[in-house]
Amino acid sequence: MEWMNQAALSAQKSDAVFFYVFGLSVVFLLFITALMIYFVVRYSRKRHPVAEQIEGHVGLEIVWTTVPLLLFLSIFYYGWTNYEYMRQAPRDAMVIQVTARQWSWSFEYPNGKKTKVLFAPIGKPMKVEVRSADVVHGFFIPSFRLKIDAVPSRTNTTWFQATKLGSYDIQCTVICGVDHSLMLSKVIVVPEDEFKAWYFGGEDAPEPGKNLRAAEAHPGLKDMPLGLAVLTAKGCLACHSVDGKPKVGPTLKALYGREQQILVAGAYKNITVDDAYLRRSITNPMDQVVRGYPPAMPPTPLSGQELDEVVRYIKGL
Ligand code: HEC
Ligand SMILES: [Cu+2]
Repeated sequence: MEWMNQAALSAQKSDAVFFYVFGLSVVFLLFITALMIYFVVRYSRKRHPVAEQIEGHVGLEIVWTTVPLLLFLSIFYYGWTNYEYMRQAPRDAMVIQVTARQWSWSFEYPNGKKTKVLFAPIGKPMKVEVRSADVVHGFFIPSFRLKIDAVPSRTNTTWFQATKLGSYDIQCTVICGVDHSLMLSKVIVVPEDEFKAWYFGGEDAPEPGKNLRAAEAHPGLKDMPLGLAVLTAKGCLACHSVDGKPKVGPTLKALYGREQQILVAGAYKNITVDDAYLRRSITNPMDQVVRGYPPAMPPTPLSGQELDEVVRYIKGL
C-alpha cells in the first residue's frame, strides 16, 4: 500500500506484527461490544425481572482462559521473532558507524568515507552501529520502521535492507535540546552500481542519488516520475507545459513522433521527433530551433541519467 511506504524488509516485518495485533483488537472490540449489547437487551429488567443465582461453568472458564492466553502468547511469539530478526544482522552486512550529536547525524563507511546523509544500495543488508557523542538521541527511519536509541558510551546496533529506491527521512526521536526538531537527515537508496561507483571511487567520486536530491529541494517531487521531477527541479516547466498548453516554448505533450519544422544552420527542415532529436534539443538547444519559437532556451547541464529519465518521460506524454 502506497500510503504506508514500506521501503525496507524491516517495515514489512514491523507492519505485519502491527496489523496482527491491531486486527485482533478490532475483532475483540466488535465481539465484546456485540456481546455486551446482547446481554443488556436479553437480561434487561423487562425481560428478566428476577435475578438468578448462577454457578460457575468449568468448560466456559477453561475456554475464556486458554483462548486469550494462546492469543497473547502468539502476539509475544510474533513480536519476539521479529525483534530477534532486527537484532541479528546478516553476516555479509556492510557496517555503518552512525554518530548522533547535537544536532546532526554523521555516517562512516568501512572504507573511511564520511557523509551527512546515509547512502544505501538497494537490496543489500546494512548494519548500523549507533553511538552518541553527547546526550541521548533516537535514530529513526520511519519508512523502514527502524528505530534505535543513540546512548552515550554505548553502541546499539540494528540493520536494514532497503527494498525501494528513493530518499527517506531520518529523524531524532528523543528531545535532545533546542534544535532537536531540526536534527534531520536522509537515507538515499540507490542502485548497487551507483553506490559502488561512489564507494570505490576516489575523493571526488560523485555522490549517488544526485537527481533524487535535486528533487528533494522541491517538496512533493518525491512521488513524481523521475523524469517529471527532473523537469521541475531544473526549471524546464517555466517554459514548457506537459499538458498541451503553450508557454514560451512548445509543450512537451504528444511531442514524441510529431512532424516538426526546425531551423538548422539557417534552413528549415522537416523532421520527426525521435530520441536523438530530443536529446540534441535538450543538450544543444541552439542547434535546431523549432519554427515559430524564439531561440530562447538556455543550455541546462543534465547528467546522463537525468537526460535518460527526461527523454523517457517525454516519450510517455
Ligand atoms: C527560458 C525558457 C526555456 C527553458 C528554461 C527550457 N526551454 Fe526547452 N525550449 C524553449 C524554447 C523557446 C524552445 C523552442 C525553440 C528551440 O527549439 O530552441 C524549446 C525547445 C525545447 C525542446 C524541443 C521541443 C520541440 O517541439 O521540438 C525540448 C525537448 C526542450 N525544449 C526541452 C527542455 C528541457 C528538458 C528543459 C530543462 C532542462 C528546457 N527545455 C528548458 C524554452 C525553454
Ligand atoms: Cu537528537
